Amino acid sequence: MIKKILIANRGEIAVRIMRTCREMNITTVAVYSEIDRSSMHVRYADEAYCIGSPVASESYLVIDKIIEAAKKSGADAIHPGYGFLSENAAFSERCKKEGIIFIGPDAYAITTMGDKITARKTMIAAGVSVVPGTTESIVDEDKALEIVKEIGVPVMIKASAGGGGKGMRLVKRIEDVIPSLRAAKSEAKAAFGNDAVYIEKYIASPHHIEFQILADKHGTVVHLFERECSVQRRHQKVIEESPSCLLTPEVRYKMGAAAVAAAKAVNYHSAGTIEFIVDDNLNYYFLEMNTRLQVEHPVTERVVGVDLVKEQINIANNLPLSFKQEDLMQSGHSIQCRIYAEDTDKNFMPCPGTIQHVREPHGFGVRIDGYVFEGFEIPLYYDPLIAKLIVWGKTREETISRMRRALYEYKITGIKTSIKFLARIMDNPVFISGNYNTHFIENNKNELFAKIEQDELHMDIAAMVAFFDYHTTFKKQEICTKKCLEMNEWKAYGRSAGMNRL
Ligand code: MV4
Repeated sequence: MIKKILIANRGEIAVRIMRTCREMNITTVAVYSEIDRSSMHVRYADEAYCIGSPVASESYLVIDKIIEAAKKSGADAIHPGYGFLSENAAFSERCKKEGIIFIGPDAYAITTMGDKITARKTMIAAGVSVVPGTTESIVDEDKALEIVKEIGVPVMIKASAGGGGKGMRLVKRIEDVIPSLRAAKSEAKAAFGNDAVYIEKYIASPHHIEFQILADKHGTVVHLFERECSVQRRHQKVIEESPSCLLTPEVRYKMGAAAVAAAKAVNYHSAGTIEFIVDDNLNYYFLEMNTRLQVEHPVTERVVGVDLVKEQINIANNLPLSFKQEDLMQSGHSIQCRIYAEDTDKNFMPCPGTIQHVREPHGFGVRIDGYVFEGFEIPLYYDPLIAKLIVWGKTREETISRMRRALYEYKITGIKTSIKFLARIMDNPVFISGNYNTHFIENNKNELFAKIEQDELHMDIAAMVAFFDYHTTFKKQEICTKKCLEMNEWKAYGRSAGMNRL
């Protein structure tokens, strides 16, 4: 049985995993970069090992350092969390080679689902519906043109090594297919070292609905129903909820069966998520499988009443699932809001800084998965997620009211956060109706983003120019490039706010 787990992650997910370990009397080991020395996960763990520089590629992403810390601590298992090495097949394989239990799937499942063309072929063979398109990498441009004429524009060109919105291109006209294909291949080569791309029919006004899966090592696979994740900005989920307002019981049943078939097709074990695209006629198509625990897993935990990390650890201990599919049901409704250290009214600019004061919401049906505290300095090196606010209610209406109340109570000073933006979503009639898709934020941006005063915007841009000038003179090029990128984003924001002379 697993006695000691090293959590190869940081922030809220590291603390969240350590909580379940503590409940199971499992000793916890933290790893941290120098800038995370006083971070919550380091304080919470029973042991902690410094693994180097704040730059993730020199610390949290270095397999050798994680393995070294696991050996030094005598950890018999590693939980990767999400992000970092959580979907790195080489890491899963290395753990196996070192005799350390990887709390997650085998390298085969990670590799198969990580290559989107292989994933599509595997799903077709398993009878899971995929978006109409190609199942081979596009090499012959004439053939590509034929295929597009057959399925019709618009189409999506996607990188096989991409995912999560990375390496995707929407093509609306036939005459754009070849140039877009060439551009997509060179971008994929540059980004992933693999220029394989495939084509899919574009599903207009899509819903992003995903099914949670749990699979043990004895062939049992169950789904824990769906999460509606259509409130997104640039492929970054903002709000997730369960159940989805779109699904009927029949479609829910069929999608659940498809999700289980998808996991079985890759001999999956541990927790995983099957992502579907769903159109307004409730046609659903397999998009991707995420072979990790996801940021939004708490809405499922709350509605189904299962601790997914506990189940992952039991599965890693070779235990059979303690429930069958017919034992599982959705009870009530849950919504998660992601709280980011970002200025949502200034193009979601990351706003690190020091937390002056935190007052978290509490009360019936409220859960916070977070890690910040007064005096904590939010580092620039990592994703600016501060906390997840997860709320439950008997009905969706009650859950929205409770979320509204919890966001009202949630006070964080010293940095800008997305709390006010989330509160505006809770007051938005389209969101409240439940009748929204992945275009929701874009389609409602006038109501969701505060009108920033023109002169205030001017002052901010003037300040940026001054800051940029300073960096041009005194700092290294990469900082200037970064500021320049931000500057371009600001200019784009300025133009979108009607400042055309920028
Ligand atoms: C699509 C699609 C429509 N048609 N594929 C987004 C990330 C990854 N999970 C796949 N994604 C999509 N793939 C086809 N054939 C719509 C999405 C999509 C999306 C696309 C653009 C902007 C935001 C989006 C949010 C969710 C899903």
